[in-house]
Order: sequence, then structure tokens, then C-alpha cells
Amino acid sequence: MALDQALKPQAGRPPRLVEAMRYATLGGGKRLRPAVCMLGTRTLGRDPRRAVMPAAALEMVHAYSLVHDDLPCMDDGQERRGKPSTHVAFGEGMAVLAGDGLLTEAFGLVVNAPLPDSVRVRCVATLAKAAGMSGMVGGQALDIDPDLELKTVDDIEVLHSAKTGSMFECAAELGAVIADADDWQVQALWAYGSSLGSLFQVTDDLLDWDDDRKDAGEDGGSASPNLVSRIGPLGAHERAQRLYDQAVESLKDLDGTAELEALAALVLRRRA
Ligand code: GRG
Repeated sequence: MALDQALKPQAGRPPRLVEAMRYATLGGGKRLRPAVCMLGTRTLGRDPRRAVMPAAALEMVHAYSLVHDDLPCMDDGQERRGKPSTHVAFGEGMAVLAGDGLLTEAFGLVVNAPLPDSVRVRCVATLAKAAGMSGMVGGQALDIDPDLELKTVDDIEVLHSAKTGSMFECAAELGAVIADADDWQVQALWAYGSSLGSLFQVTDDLLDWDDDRKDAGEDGGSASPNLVSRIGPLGAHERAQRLYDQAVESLKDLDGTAELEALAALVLRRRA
């Protein structure tokens, strides 16, 4: 498995750091972003194995974001994927470094993927944009900025689209780029990833929306704004269905899209 291989203990790699990076990345997680990437490549008629290393890189960037998001200076999450979060298991300093290591090694993985130079360069640029300040990190910055009041549905959607949506858009776009797709195909997959990312976030908010949160106030005491508190559970379910329809509609000019449609249906109906 590419992730296991990328994170192998080796001479020169401090064992405890490798252990923390493996802990954060292996043995859990739905692997949604790599699935989107590899299915994107296959949908466009290429061997999905071409996408293995960029797909593993997407998961490493995702794992890093979860490690850092769980830190006491962010969400202070004590558990992740049913286990103590990385800083609880390894200490804060090691968790920061594990996240840093995952982000850095992810780019190394893309650069070393057995793909044409032009494809690798485009993958690096796309991943950097999605993970960086106009993507996931930017979204997280909006989320923690005490001077920003994110009250309206539009505000929350801007935040979600950057923080969560960017990595789904990136996954789908990488799938197309790796398949040497035409521009219109890249655009179609990007649009699919965009709707899928929003759908994922709505279902995430629905899953988070339990009685404890309602009791604790508008966002249930969470640092992060929840869409369900603004539009209600029914509104959120309707929105999820609309986003699913939109994701499927984005694929209408492509052939062989059953797997991507099934993945969107899985996200629509997910319970975890
Ligand atoms: C700290 C740089 C930095 C970024 C944090 C993505 C993110 C930005 C924070 C994660 C916080 C969070 C729980 C957001 C909700 C959406 C989300 C990304 C959920 C976790 O993704 P899944 O369900 O996770 O795909 P698994 O465990 O299945 O991989």
C-alpha cells in the first residue's frame, strides 16, 4: 500500500516521528479523497494505478489537517477515528511535527510519482493551491479568527468551501489531470468535486447535530459554525439532496460515471 510504503521507518527518520505520522494516517479513515481521485482517473479511461501516489498524497495532507485541527490551539480534539488524537498519544510537539512531516512528504510523493513531468507539475500546483491559504488553511484561518463573525448561511458556505471543499475539488481535478483529460473534462470533474465537497460538509454538519449541541447553543458550543443551526435539519437534508443531484449533473457529458455517482450516493447516505 502506497501510504504504508511512504511512511516506512528508515535510517535517518526519527522512529517516534515516523510512529506518530503512521498513527495519524494508517488504520482508519474513509479514504474518500483518494477514492475520488482514483475513480476520476478510471472514469476518464486511464488505469487508476497512475493516480496511486497523488491519491496517497491527498490522504497525507488530509491526515495532517486532522492532526493540526485536533491540537489544543485549534479544536482541542481528544479523539479521532475512535482513538486518542495524535497529540494526546504522542504529545503536542510531536503532533505538530507529524503534521508538518505529512504535509511535506505529501509533496515529495507527488513529485516522485511515475507520471509525465507536466502532469506532476500540475498536480503539485493544484495540491498546493487547495491545501494553502486560498484553500484549506485559509478556511481554517476564517474559522479561528476571533474578529470574524460568521453568521449567515453564505458566510458558513464560504468557510466550508475553503476548509473542506478545496480538498474534494483538488481530488477530482487531480484524477482528471492524471488521466491527461481535456479542459472540459477537468472542469466537469472539478465541478463534481465541488458539489461532493459541499455535500460532504452538509452531511458532516448533520452528523454533528445532536441534542447536546442544540442544548449548548447555536453551534452546540463548537468553535466551528454548523449549517444545520441556520437552516434546520430538514433544510440541510434538502440541501444535501440538491448537492447530490448537482454532483451527478456535473458528470452528464462523461461516460462510465456509475462509480463516481455511487460515491456521491454513499456520501449522501453516510452515517459516519
Ligand atoms: C489545521 C491546516 C488545518 C486545517 C484543518 C479539514 C480541516 C481543516 C479540519 C478538520 C475539521 C473537521 C472535522 C472538519 C469537518 C470536515 C472534515 C474534514 C471531516 C473529517 O473528514 P473525513 O470524515 O475523515 O473524511 P476520515 O477520518 O474519514 O478520514
